[in-house]
Amino acid sequence: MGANDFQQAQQAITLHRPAKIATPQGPWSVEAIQALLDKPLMDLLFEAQTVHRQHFPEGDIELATLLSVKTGGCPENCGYCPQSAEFDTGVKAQKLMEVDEVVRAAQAAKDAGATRFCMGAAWRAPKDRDVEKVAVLVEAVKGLGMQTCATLGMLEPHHAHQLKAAGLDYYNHNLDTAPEYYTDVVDTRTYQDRLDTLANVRSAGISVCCGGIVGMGEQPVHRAGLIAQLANLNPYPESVPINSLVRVPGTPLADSEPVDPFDFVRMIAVARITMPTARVRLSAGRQQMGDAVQALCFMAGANSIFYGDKLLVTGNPDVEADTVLLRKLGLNSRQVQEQAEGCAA
Ligand code: SAM
Ligand code: DTB
Ligand code: SF4
Repeated sequence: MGANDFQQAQQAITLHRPAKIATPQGPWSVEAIQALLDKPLMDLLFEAQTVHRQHFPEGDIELATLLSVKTGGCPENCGYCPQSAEFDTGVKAQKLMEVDEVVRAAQAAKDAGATRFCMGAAWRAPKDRDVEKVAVLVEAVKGLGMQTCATLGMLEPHHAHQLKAAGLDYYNHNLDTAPEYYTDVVDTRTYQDRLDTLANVRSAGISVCCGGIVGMGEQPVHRAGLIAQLANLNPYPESVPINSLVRVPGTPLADSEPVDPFDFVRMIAVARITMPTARVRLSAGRQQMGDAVQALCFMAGANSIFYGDKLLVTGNPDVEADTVLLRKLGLNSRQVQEQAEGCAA
C-alpha cells in the first residue's frame, strides 16, 4: 500500500467513526430498544463502549460476593428458581444463618477483594422478625467496611426503612422479564408487586439493584420490554444485573433453549447505552459462558461481576479463575491486583 492509499484508508476509517455519541436520554420506547438490539454487533459494541468510557474509568470492575443466608423452601413458583418448594431440585431448605457465620463469609469475601456483599433469602416476603434478624446481619457486614446488599423478596415500607437504618446500601429485586411475559414465568405474584417493592426501596433511600434474566424462552420483544421497564424507572437502578438463565434440573425452565451468546452480549450493551451511569453486572451464567464471551460483555459495558465460587445455590467461576481472566484482559480492578499480589507473595 502506498502512502496515499494509506492516507485514504485512514480518512475512510475516520469518516465512519462518530465524533462523539451523546448520552441518549429516556423515556425509552420498546421499539427504540429493539432497534438498538438489532444493530450490527460491532456498531452496538462501539456505541456501548463509547458511552461506557464517558461515565466510568477504564478497567474498573466491581466485585460483589453473594451469600444465601436463608436457602430453599420458598413458597413462590418462579420457573427459573432452584429454591422454590414446588420444584424437586435437590436444594435442601435451611434456616437463616447466624451472624458470626455470615460475618466470617463476608470477611473472607473482603479478603479476596470483594467490595460488595449481597445476602439472599428465599422468602416471598420477610416477616417483621425476619427483617429484625437481617438488620443485625446488615449492620455487622457494614461494620467490616463493605457495601451491603440484600435480596429478601417483597418489602413493606417499614421493612425498607428498618434495613436502611441498619446500613443497607442496595436492595436487589429483579423485574426478570417484560410485563407481558411475566405470567409465563411466575404466577404467585404480579409485576406490579415487584414495582411496588422497588418504589418502597427507593422511598427509604436505599439504592436499587434491579435487572433480569435472559434465556427463559422469551421473544426478542420481551427482552426489549425488560430493558424499557428498567431504563424508564425514574431514576433508573444504580445496579443492573443481567443474568443468563442457569438451567437447573427440576425447574420448569430446565429445558429452555440456551441463549445465543451474542444476543446476551447485546442485552449488556443495550443496558449500558440506556442506563449510562448504572453498574451493569454480568451476573448468573458466567460458568457456562467462556472467557471470550465474558470479554465481549466487558466490551459491551459490563462493569461488575458476582465474585466467589457460588451464586446462591449454583456454581460460579472461582476466585482464581476470575483473577486470571481479569488480569488477562487488563481489567485492573484494584482489588484483583492486590489479591494477585497476595497470591504471588
Ligand atoms: N427471593 C427473592 C426474590 O425472588 O426477589 C430473592 C432471591 S432470588 C433467587 C434473586 C434473583 O435471582 C431472581 O429474581 C432471579 O432474577 C435470579 N435467579 C434466580 N434463579 C436463577 C437462575 N436459575 N438463573 C439466573 N438467575 C436466577
Ligand atoms: C441476581 O440478579 N442474580 C443473583 C442475585 N441477583 C441474587 C442470583 C442468581 C441466582 C442463580 C441461581 C442460584 O444460584 O440460585
Ligand atoms: Fe422464591 Fe426468590 Fe426463588 Fe422466586 S426467585 S422462588 S421468590 S427464592
